[in-house]
Amino acid sequence: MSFDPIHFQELTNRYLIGKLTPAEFSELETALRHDPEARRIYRQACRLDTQLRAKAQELETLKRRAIKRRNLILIPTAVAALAMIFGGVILFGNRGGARIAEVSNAVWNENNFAPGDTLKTGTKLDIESGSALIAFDSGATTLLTGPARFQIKSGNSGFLAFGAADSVAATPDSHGFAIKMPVATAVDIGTAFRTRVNRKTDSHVSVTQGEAGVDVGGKQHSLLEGMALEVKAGNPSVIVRIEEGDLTPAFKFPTIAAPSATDYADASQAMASVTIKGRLGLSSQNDADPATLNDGKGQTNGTSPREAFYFKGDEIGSIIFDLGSKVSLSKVNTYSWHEPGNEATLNAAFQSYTLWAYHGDEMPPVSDNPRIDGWKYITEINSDDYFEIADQKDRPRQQACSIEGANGNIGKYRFLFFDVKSSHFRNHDSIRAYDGAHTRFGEIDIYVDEN
Ligand SMILES: [Ca+2]
Repeated sequence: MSFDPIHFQELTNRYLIGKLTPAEFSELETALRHDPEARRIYRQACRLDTQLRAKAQELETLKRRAIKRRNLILIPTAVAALAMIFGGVILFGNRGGARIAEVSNAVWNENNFAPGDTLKTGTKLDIESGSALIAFDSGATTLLTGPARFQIKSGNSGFLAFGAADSVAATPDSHGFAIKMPVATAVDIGTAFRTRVNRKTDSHVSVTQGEAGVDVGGKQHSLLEGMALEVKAGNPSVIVRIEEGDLTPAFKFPTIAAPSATDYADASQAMASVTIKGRLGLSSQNDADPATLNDGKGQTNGTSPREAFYFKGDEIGSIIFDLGSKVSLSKVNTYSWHEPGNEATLNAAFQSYTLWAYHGDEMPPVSDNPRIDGWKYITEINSDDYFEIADQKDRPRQQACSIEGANGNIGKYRFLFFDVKSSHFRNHDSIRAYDGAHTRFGEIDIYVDEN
């Protein structure tokens, strides 16, 4: 049967006012599944529906006033006229939920959802693969990409328990649209943004358009277009930003400061020392000197091994900062830069490490079990995961990672232990280790609260 757009528009209009028979509903559903033009018409109708809701509400108010005045004649006529102007799409329905607008190759773990399905507040969606576009009553939309678990919280908010969701909140009603996550909430300020939650419940927000606010335990953080942050689950939880630099010796980043010569751990301050602990046969590359990590600057170019610190070959290694005494840590910034000379070093700006800390004056052993040895877990950094890098050639070649306490400082510690992982791409086992393929750290800055 060929697709009849006029007939489909009628079906959609009747669906939106809740007047479809089961047979018609099935017809609508089939068209949505199989016909892109049907989906376009449906989306347009939903948008109009949202725009009209505001108008309809005004009219409802007028109607109530009219009832008070016992003048019931004019208002229904006005509603009908408006309905005709806008193609008959009016919804005086439940405002507390959403609908499935579209699905694409969706495989559901529990309940199956199809286009047109109503999602009341509280409805849980568990999508294994493929995607589903959710249209909130407010006009906001969220594209859920599997695997993901999501719950409708209201007509203008949802909870992302796991996975990725891309939201657009562009209608007046959707101002303040919120995606809650386990350790943060992203709130629209007229925007399009992406939210991600991983297995550890780390909660990531990146803004693709406009501006969004991120609420972390009552503290607000503002993100403009192109900016991102990740709230790491933990005790205390920390906020991580990883940004791409301008590929110059100035190390300019969107929000993260350039390498500093005045941070607490800088050699110029004479408060801290940095050492390398060997383990698992570790040896540092001959040219590399850990003193480059707190000399107040990054590299002067992207191919200068003597100005960077990196571990040899495929080994993992440990960088230890001794801050001299227990201090209140406010921020830790790590910088890397490397212009790849060949495939083996594609590319060594990747940052992957676990940060541990210790408060006492006797440093615990550095072994494979930091937690058992008494080290306190702070967070785990993986810049490929942060940037969602699928191909190592897309890695930013100059990176800064900034770790701050989500609510106040990170804690009071004397020792910091960076448990650095191999920078080799996890999905490219065929690329073997070469000397110099490891992350080229240019500087590590450690900031403390002075009071
Ligand atoms: Ca420094």
